[in-house]
Amino acid sequence: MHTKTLNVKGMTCGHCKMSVEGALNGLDGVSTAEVDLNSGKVKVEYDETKITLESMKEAVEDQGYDVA
Ligand code: 9UX
Repeated sequence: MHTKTLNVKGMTCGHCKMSVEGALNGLDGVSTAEVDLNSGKVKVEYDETKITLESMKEAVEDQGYDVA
């Protein structure tokens, strides 16, 4: 299991947090995703044999946020 932190722009309210966490947690290979609204950081714990960082970035972007 790997842990990485994504820097996401534009998350400001609790619904943003839910959308991003929901999108990531729904992906096969992601075990946990946690958004910190104050810092804009998203901590993801994932199985690198099942999912790439790029796929996770895309899932966040599909929700309408920019990933640095
Ligand atoms: Mo809240 Mo987030 O009204 O894009 S859902 S700011």
